[in-house]
Amino acid sequence: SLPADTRIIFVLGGPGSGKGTQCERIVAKYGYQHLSAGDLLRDEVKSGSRAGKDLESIMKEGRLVPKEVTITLLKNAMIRSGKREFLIDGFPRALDQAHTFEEQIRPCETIMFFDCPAETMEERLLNRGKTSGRSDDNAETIKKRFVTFQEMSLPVIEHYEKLGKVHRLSAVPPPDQVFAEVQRVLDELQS
Ligand code: UP5
Ligand code: MG
Repeated sequence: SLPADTRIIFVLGGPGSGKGTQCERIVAKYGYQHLSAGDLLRDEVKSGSRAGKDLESIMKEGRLVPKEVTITLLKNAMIRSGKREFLIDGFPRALDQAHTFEEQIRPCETIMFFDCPAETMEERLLNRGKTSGRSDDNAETIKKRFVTFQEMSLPVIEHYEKLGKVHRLSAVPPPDQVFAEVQRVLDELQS
């Protein structure tokens, strides 16, 4: 199981808002362990397992995989890492996922929410889709991902806003500028 002083930050934001990009920078400067739920799911698909086939078709439709799957993948990766400070990227994506994760693992300390208009996210994803090889980076799936985000994931942000845990950052400026804001949040947390 996990050390008692484990610290968790949820990194949230719409599809293509820049969660992965910012997490990479945070790891380089602060040394958190970065775990992207989507990356863990895509690894599972690549493994060629039977379960992977089902996951792939759910992701292709822009829907959410069962929370038991993501929570198990995240928990195993957390334990395997041996680390104590985590960036959980792209999870939780629905309220019940947040509740179950926090019951089974532990409450998150902070949420970083990358706020970005849909037009900007769409442009980024279509552009990335030219080279990413991701089966969900196409116009049709992107629309579905946005609907899922609006309906299922925004309530997660609202929930944590009521608890005063959300740092809302604009994801629109260039990555360096976004990261400057990210650093302000993290430096404040550490002090
Ligand atoms: N880019 C980044 N920042 C930029 C900036 N400031 N200015 C200009 N360009 C910027 O960035 C996306 C693109 O934008 C890149 O080309 C980047 O260079 C550029 P990235 O950092 O990759 O954004 P990110 O928010 O990480 O986008 P991602 O596509 O990973 O977000 P999603 O949330 O859609 O994808 P994820 O991998 O988390 O999930 C995929 C699917 O898995 C989901 O749709 C769902 O089906 C499933 N899933 C679950 O079911 N449950 C989970 O818990 C997690 C995933
Ligand atoms: Mg990502």
